[in-house]
Amino acid sequence: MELTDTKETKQASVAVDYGAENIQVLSGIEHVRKRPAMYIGDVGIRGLHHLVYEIVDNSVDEALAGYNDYIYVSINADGSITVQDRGRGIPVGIKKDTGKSALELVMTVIGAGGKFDKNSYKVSGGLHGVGASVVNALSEWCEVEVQREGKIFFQRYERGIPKADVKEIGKSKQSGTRTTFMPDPLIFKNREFRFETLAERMRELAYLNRNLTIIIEDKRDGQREEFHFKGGIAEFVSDLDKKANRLAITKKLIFIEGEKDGTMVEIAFQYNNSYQENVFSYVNNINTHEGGTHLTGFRKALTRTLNNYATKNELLKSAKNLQLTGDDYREGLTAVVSVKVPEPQFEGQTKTKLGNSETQTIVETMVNEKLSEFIEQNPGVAKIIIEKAIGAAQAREAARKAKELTRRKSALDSFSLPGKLADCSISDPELCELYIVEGDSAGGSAKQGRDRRFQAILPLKGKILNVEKARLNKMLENDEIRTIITALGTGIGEGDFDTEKLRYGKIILMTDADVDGSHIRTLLLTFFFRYMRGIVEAGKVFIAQPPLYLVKCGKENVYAWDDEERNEAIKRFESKGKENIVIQRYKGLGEMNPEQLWETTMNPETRTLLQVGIDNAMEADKIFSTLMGDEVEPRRQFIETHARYVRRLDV
Ligand code: 0RA
Repeated sequence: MELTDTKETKQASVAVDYGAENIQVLSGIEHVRKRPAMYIGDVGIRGLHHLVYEIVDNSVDEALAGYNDYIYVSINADGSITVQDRGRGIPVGIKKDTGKSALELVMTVIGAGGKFDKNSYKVSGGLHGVGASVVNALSEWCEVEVQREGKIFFQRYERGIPKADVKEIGKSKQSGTRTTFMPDPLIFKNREFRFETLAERMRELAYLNRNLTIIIEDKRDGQREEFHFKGGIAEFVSDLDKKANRLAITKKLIFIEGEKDGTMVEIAFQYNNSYQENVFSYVNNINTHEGGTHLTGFRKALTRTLNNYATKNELLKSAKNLQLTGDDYREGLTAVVSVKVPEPQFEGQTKTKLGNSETQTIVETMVNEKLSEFIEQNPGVAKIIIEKAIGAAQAREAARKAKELTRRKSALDSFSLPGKLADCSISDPELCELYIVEGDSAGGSAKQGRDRRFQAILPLKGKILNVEKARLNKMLENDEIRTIITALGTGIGEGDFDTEKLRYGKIILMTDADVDGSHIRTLLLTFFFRYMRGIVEAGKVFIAQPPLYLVKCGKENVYAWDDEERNEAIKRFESKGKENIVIQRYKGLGEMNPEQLWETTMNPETRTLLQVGIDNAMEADKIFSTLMGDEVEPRRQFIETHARYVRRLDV
């Protein structure tokens, strides 16, 4: 919205005179520097990486226009970033009305972008699609080199302002654009780029644009990755399954592709032996976390086409009188839906939901037609998919019966809370916290140590069921799972689960700092991720951080959360000339008495909580299925690096 404002005033100023243009440029840059978050989301680590995506997006656009097939990204030794492509090169000619080079305008006029090439098919765009000028304004310095018309052109900027006119600095037979920028320390407190973060996005872009080769290099330590996927999103789908150890149940992956009224559609999907749905959707290379019309179109067409085929070919006999629903057809489905829409409308809380109604029609019609064709030609594949859906429907029916039965016995009913739950006395959910605690003994300490006005304790005995390997009906047979559902009050499953009914503002997982504890925590997180994703997305799930050590000297107690803190505590005592320092390593929560547990882990004034969020659903899916799937080796490796993963979820 603010961007539109700027553009309008800019056009007005162009008509006024040459000087006004300069003033406009300066005020645009000033505004970006004053309100960076408005342009790039935030000035934290996320916004920092967003700078790179903005620049890369321009090169992706050039690829989509059909002029580029190569992008090279490097994190340089000095911490700056270089992005190079082999496109046509940013135009450098002088624009009549301003007397300035087009390159300079692209780099300095906020909102100018590549707009002056009206015929280009610009579909890509980052969070806000703000372009090179914003990155330039937020950089301590920035240099652009354009290869074009047999020559090399160059311009340098500092904090968005050109140091000199565009200059010819050499000859070249190739064409392309190279941008190098150093994020401004006055804007970004932390300027450390993470190779992994950038590489993940480059990998994703390479899957989504199958003609592209993207190379990313880290000059700080020599890491390098090269991404090129001939199969595009089809390869994306099979790699997602491979990484998560899901096995395909049909020989063929289904790929649908087409174009209508300027909208390009690409869909790839495959059924696997899991019970989860893993559908990732993209609009103009942006992950639409909240879905939207493109996804709705796909889902509707999938259900309708498969249902029609099943009915026509009398494949539903074993389903008895059960109606197959969309959910049934999405059990064990991994899919990538990618559309390129000329003028996308983004809606939703995080602006990641596509709103264009014409896109739904385009996708739905295309999938109806092409999927029908595919299954007519591949009846074997169709049969497997429909049998899988019948299995899902039967399990859904069993779950419904189980829920009804347990509801009658009041087990899932929040009016009769489980006996193990020590509830709090305040009833306003926003103020209340539920500690889910590993083991009865730690549960006992937590009950005694808590502030019973707003803290509730639910002790769990041993391990909960691995939800990654079971359907909902099986899970509802598990006592621990039922107890959690009841305590939370949200209900579960299609039509029942409701985040609004959550009885607590914070759900805090408190497990031992050992392998078992981390396993239990992961089981719980998997359960929340798969069946109560709403509460994770709402940021209601936290992980308690009990200390690892108690360093004791006389009457003085110092807690330490890692080895470094422990050593510091010891040093401090020693420097005071104290002796008889006792170090206790906590093996479990149960070793802490109620007061200690309160002081270190439960008191809101002194504790640290890790908030669990889903920054990247794709990554989370991979992590959970690797962790909880059948393969033992990846799970073992994972548990060892688990602490890192939690911190990452917290980003
Ligand atoms: C506007 C027009 C033309 C190319 C570009 C922008 C362009 C911008 C970037 C930014 C990074 N790489 C880029 N590559 C191209 C086309 C002008 C023509 O007709 O040659």
